[in-house]
Amino acid sequence: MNRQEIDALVKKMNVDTATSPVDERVQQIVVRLLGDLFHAIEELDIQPSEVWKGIEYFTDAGKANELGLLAAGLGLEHYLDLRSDEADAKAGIKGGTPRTIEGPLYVAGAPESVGFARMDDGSESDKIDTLIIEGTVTDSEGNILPNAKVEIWHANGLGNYSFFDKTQSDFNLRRTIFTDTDGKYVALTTMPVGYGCPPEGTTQFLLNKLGRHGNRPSHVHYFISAPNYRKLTTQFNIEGDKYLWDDFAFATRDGLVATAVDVTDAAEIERQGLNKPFKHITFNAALVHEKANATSSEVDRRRASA
Ligand code: MBD
Ligand code: FE
Repeated sequence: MNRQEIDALVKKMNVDTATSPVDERVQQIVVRLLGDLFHAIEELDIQPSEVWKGIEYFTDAGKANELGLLAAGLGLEHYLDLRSDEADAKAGIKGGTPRTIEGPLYVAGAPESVGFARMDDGSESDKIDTLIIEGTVTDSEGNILPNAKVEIWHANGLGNYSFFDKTQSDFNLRRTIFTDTDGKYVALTTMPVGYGCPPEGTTQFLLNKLGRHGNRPSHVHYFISAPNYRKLTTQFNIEGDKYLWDDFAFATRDGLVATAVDVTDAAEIERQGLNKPFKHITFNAALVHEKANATSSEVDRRRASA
């Protein structure tokens, strides 16, 4: 079939058949995507068995709750970031800390505190390095923002995230810290290890077909928000990890690379109330003012909560 015949067929089947009120936006998107799919089937001569393999793939990926992971791995989530950057530029929004993907592993409802939180439950203290993260939240002109909401989440020493990994305690390595009167937050935690897709999972299955790995560098996620400022979704990725610039989810960006500095000075270790050398990361963040003509900085997506 040629393109016009395909487009006419899609319209005949999914537009002309409407007998009750239509969601115009959904109709527009479905007609377009279905048409594009039919065109691809035609041009690539995709066989019926191949179409069913695709449908079965989505069935399996959905059952495994891996579709969010797939969106990250195929670069769809990073592409949306690039579009948001473009939309910001068009709306005259500039400055501030760069955004990068949320990923599929946020959980709402983490314990809240002001200024400081210990994030780990102590179960890995004798196995992995202690990490202290500190930073200041400002506006894009450098004015400090007290009481900004800093939501932080990261993986354990095996690259796994609590809630999704049922061997971890509730909210391990997940906290919400409100900045203090100086705009500062401090997190006492453990060094994250980079995530790898489940080797037998649906995402890795497809990545294998593409000859791709499914690994991320060591990183820490943030949502940072304050009234009248645009919500920032970001992460830092840690210098020295072999996947730093080879992230399967494409989240590493200039301005979001952090250096973990080894602290071995006995007086400093004692000052922190610790009993062994630790690593230290500074991650400051700048929020941009909300703007009337801008697209929303809140992304509406289904998230776990506990
Ligand atoms: C992660 O930890 C992550 O951040 C992303 C984007 C995908 C999978 C696991
Ligand atoms: Fe992550």
